[in-house]
Amino acid sequence: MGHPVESESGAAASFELPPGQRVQRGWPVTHYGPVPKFRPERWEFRVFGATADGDKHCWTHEEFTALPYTTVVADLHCVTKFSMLGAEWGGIPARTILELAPPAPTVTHVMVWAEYGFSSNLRLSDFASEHTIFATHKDGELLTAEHGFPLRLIVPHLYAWKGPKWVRGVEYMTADRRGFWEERGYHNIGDPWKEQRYSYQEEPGDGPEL
Ligand SMILES: Nc1nc2c(c(=O)[nH]1)N[C@H]1C(S)=C(S)[C@@H](COP(=O)(O)O)O[C@H]1N2
Ligand SMILES: [Mo]
Repeated sequence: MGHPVESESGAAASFELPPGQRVQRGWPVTHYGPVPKFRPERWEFRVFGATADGDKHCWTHEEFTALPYTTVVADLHCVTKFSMLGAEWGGIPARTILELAPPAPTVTHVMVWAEYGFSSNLRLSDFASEHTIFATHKDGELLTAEHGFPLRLIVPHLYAWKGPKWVRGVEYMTADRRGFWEERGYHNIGDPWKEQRYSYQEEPGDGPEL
């Protein structure tokens, strides 16, 4: 009931809207702050923090976009109540990153970092979902600048703020820590099916003290 449906195409889309959501025509742009300019020569994707080997792992834009490409069909749910259903996201699965730069066994959470210090925290299990994808494309076309070019994270089963646009790296953490919106009133977990919108709805164990 209302949970992601699996199909052979790697679909994480549902045929129902989470509670309180509505479908909006088109694809609105929602974010805090300016749209960063992409400078390929300065761009790198970094995995750091509690890696298994203790090292930092870096990819240039060329290296990162050469990683195996897959697609996931998924819905996008903004906490401000608009949803976009059934988009096909193309890019590099989060699992690929976990394989190439494995976390230490003590890692429980990740912080996903984007341009200008934007961040969002995820449980390792949410990041490791087979549907979590670093997207370079939507419906076969490169992302536009305002939608996150060159790279954004899509976590289909959580509210969209859990997927930073203009993502630049991942920090492996051995304890939970709040990201940008999670420090500013949004729920630490953000499951749209449970309508976990705001931090005041959190129950003990849902997140670190505010
Ligand atoms: N870097 C960054 N990524 C972000 C945000 C942001 O403020 N900064 N906002 C999030 C929110 S709240 C939503 S709803 C989606 C919106 O994605 P869209 O503009 O492509 O629709 O981006 C998410 N990613
Ligand atoms: Mo949002």
